Amino acid sequence: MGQIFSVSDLQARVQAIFSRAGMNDVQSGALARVITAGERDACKSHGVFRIEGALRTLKAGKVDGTALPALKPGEGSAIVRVDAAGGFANPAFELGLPELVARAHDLGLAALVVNDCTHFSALWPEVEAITDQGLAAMVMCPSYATVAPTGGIRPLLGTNPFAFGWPRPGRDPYVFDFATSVAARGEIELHRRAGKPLPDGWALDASGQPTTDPEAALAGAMLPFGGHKGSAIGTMIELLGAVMIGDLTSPEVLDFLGTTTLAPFHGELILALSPQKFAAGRAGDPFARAELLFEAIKGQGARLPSERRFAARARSQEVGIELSDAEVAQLDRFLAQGLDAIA
Ligand code: NDP
Ligand code: PYC
Repeated sequence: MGQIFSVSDLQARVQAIFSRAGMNDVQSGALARVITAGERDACKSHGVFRIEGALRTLKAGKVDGTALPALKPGEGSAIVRVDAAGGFANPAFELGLPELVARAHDLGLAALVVNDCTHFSALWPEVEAITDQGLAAMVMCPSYATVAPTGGIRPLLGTNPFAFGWPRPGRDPYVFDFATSVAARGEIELHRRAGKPLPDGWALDASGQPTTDPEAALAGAMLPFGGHKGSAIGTMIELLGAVMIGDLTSPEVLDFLGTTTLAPFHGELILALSPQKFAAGRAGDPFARAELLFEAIKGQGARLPSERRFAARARSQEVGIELSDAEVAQLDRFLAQGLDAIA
């Protein structure tokens, strides 16, 4: 059966849950926006499913629900830095975005570094906030050690998401966003809850043997996507999105938290690039040339990444977002009981 919510009603309900748990408006608002966007775009692994983990992290005292992120001084540099002050990454991103965009338009490229944040969300909302401003974007962050490097059997790298976006004037942007593990950890948890086996090639058990059992996978190690290639990209994200920005790597995050049941605490790197500035003085309009590439991809019958998501978004905006009875009951419980609802 389930229940249908408008996007704005669901967002208000999610924000009320976080407010009831003691979070300020800056934190609860940003979290409600990103979680509702996940449900709206049919990205279940980063939708309402994530509320429980955020509340658990709050209850464990590992994130500050009243934090006020602060923009660090550094006038004129290509690096914009926001101290998340121990709060969630999303409000810190929202704070740094206007300065990032202004500097990327001015300098051709700029980076937003978010330090000391708890991060659990999909990256595409941040990518789209940048492509909406006519800029290309790359976003990455570590996670906690849950992925074995290719050739190894023990968790070391994170599921380390990487996202890219290219603006398409007058159309939805080109965006991809994925874990550098075969699948996001959230997908393994969703398989566990549904009692479904994992596809082959996703994970190893604690003794290093391939497994399709979600429980054994959660206790063992996930695998990088694309073998040694995903393993190297995951490592790059540890270097750029953790070491280079002076924040925790995935193994350090796991040491700090001691568990993967709480949302990870680390930093995030966001790059914004101006196609016009990079193409200046060269033949051809970069946006028009990009369209030729997209048309050629689609001309072969392939779809562009995010097309499924944009179609889901259009559907949700028209007919609303359907949540299952179990999901609605959980939201009601969180709203009624606040942090007491968390074991
Ligand atoms: P998926 O493998 O589900 O999808 C990744 C991307 O590939 C999407 O952009 C998707 O577009 C696109 N895609 C899928 N199938 C096709 C296809 N046939 N043709 C073209 N494009 C396609 O992603 P993951 O499970 O790896 O990651 C899911 C989410 O988890 C991401 O948003 C990621 O940011 C998040 N995550 C967050 C982490 C964190 O620490 N914060 C850690 C790990 C993951 P579409 O959406 O339209 O299907
Ligand atoms: O799904 O892998 C994941 C994940 C880790 C942290 C947030 N999402």
